[in-house]
Amino acid sequence: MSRVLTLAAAQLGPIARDEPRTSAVQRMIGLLRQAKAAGAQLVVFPELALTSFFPRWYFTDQAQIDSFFEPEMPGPETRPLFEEAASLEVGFYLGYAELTEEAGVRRHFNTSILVDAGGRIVGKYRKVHLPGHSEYEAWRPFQHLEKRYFEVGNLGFPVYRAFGGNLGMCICNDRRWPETFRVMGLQGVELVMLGYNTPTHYPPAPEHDHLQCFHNHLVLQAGAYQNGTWVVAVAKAGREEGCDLIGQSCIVAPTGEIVAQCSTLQDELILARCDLDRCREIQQNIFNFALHRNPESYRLITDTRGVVAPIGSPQQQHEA
Ligand code: CDT
Repeated sequence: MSRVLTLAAAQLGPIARDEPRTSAVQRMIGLLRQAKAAGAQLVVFPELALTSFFPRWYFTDQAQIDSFFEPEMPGPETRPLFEEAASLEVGFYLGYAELTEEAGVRRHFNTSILVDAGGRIVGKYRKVHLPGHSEYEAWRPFQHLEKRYFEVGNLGFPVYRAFGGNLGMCICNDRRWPETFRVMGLQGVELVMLGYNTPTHYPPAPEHDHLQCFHNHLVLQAGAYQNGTWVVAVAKAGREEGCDLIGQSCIVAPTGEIVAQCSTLQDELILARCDLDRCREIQQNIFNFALHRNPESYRLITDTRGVVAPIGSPQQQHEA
């Protein structure tokens, strides 16, 4: 039986701070319809796709912070997206800010869900690598307060059996970390879906601004090849509230080749026919994990968070 999945990346242009969720949802419904007409079975939307990228602003009022979060999914404003997807029989990945309550405690996560072609949530992921800082930093032209507004995800990197394959999710900064892809690779992942909001300007190291798009594709292509998996990465792009966000949403084959790529910084759809069986070309050969990995040599990966430098090295003297 064919395991070709027709996949769409639905890039979004900027979302203004005063743009209501209903408007963002209508834009996504338009992309869903376009995707269905082109034969897509699964559509991937960006990180925090319902609102402007709010971690760029410093807020202290919890009610104001919570106004960017979804206490239920679907809720009144997002239900039309679920209903349209179900009526079109198309699945989707959606990134949003999740407000939940666990054991009487309110919790905030940067979350993505996988919804099947019947409109049912069949997978959830909560962002593990939260970039940025937790307090106001006046020197920055804009803030990146993910560490303030979100908790570290507590679900690990699950891989779900869905759409005829093994599907995993991550979110934005996660893509820069090889551990993200490897943990899913070790579960036989065949498609990793992710959304991102990546500013062109990186205030701590502006000398790298011109490399933002290069680094984006570098990590996506490496993650795909090194784990023999399809990867789809979808931007919220363009000038959002004065902050430029990169585009270049793309679909990457298990060989590491980009097979489709957006060319605007607006709402834009791209598609690829992804043969999940092609993962075997890599997973059963050059990166046959069972045959070639040596986990006993990789213990530092889970034994330490930071660098354990050799005694006498500059880093070691710096730590001491
Ligand atoms: N959303 C997100 O994770 N963005 C980061 C920006 C760089 S770190 C401030 C990213 O890794 O793309």
